[in-house]
Amino acid sequence: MARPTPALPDREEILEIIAPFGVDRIGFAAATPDEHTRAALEDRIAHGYADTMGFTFGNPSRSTDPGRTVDGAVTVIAAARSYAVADEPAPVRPAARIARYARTDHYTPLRQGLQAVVRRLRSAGERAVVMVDHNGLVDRAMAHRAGLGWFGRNANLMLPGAGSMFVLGAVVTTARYPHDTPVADGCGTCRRCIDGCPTGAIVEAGVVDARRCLAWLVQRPGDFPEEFRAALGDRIYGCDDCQEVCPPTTHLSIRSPSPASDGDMWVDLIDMLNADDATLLDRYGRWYIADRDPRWLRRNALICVGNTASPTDIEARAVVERYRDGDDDLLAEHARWALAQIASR
Ligand code: B12
Ligand code: SF4
Ligand code: SF4
Repeated sequence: MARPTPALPDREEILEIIAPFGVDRIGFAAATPDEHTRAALEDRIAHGYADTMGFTFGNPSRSTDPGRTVDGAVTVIAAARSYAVADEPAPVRPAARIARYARTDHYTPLRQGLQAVVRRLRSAGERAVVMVDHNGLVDRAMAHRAGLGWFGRNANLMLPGAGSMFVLGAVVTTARYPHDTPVADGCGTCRRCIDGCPTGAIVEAGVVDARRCLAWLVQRPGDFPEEFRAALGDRIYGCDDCQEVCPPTTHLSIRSPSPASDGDMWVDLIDMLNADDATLLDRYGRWYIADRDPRWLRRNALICVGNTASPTDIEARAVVERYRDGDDDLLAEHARWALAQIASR
């Protein structure tokens, strides 16, 4: 005798499925095309704010239409996983900081949790696909629609009572659920993130010019623009400044960090500059590294040494001098800049 198809899981059952993966917030949105976000993507491209980024900008009509991922999609189930962790004390040797979202892998557990939801939906006869940090869907826009939070002026999705330190993902499905309503703006008259961005990258509320944003410049292949090298400070990957000045995020999130999301905050810069390609890809390969080329990590590391090493640090100067005299012209130029910075202190 054929077994009856299980009924659709309700919100509580989905939360039970996904909670072991560190996710305690979900919301439901209509899987209809998001014309507003498509227009926003096209507008960013037209203004040059998207720089050379592909990602969701590569095909705006696709990344704003969940129906392009799942035929007959009706619902997007959006989910958020906290990555809020407190800072660790800085080491003595020259070191660079990793932004909180990248200290450990938060995307895999989120993906696994959503995959468990997908299996359950499929058992109920529905089509369903996981989308996490995927070029085919603008995660924040879907999470906003699904009532998970409001758009902060720093462009991040702000979860009521918890701030913005969450990674986002979704399941696109043919299953039908009542849709949640978007959360009202909670920024009020605050504009600390706009004033606190070290490079002035938040050009208007909710709009980031990637050409100035350190989080993009560390990922972007090629020359690191000289005007932003000093502002990079000791960041090797990612930038948290516009979240660290944000009252809802710092008061609610970083001060009561999630114990599950602990990871390594510091990179030893001398080790990084001495490591071979295989070691660097083994350690940091889950980051976005253009063309999987560790050269961009070394470029960032040279700038960080320039910004942090003491002029009396012979070991740091020696490793930078090796790059200055090496056969990679781009790295040699960044090394010259770093040595000049060190000497100027
Ligand atoms: C490209 C990208 C980047 C780019 C560009 C960022 C950007 N602001 O667009 C760069 C490399 C700079 C970047 C940086 C970061 N990113 Co990023 N990034 C993405 C990616 C791949 C696509 C984003 C996208 O499509 N943007 C398009 C534009 C149009 O979207 P938007 O800026 O949100 O625009 C909306 C608002 O402007 C809003 N809006 C409209 N009118 C108004 C009016 C007002 C007043 C306001 C406030 C808003 C508003 O509507 C627009 C359309 O929806 C997503 C993953 C994904 N697949 O979605 C991750 C993603 C957005 N990034 C994420 C993270 C964690 C970061 C960083 C915090 C990482 C770090 N520490 O370095 C920084 C934050 C920088 C910042 N302030 O935004 C998370 C965000 C989580 C969250 N809670 O919001 C995502 C969702 C990844 C994930 N799956 O978790 N990122
Ligand atoms: S991530 Fe850093 S550089 Fe980019 S907008 Fe935020 S504060 Fe500015
Ligand atoms: S710093 Fe202020 S304006 Fe910016 S996102 Fe946070 S609450 Fe909103």
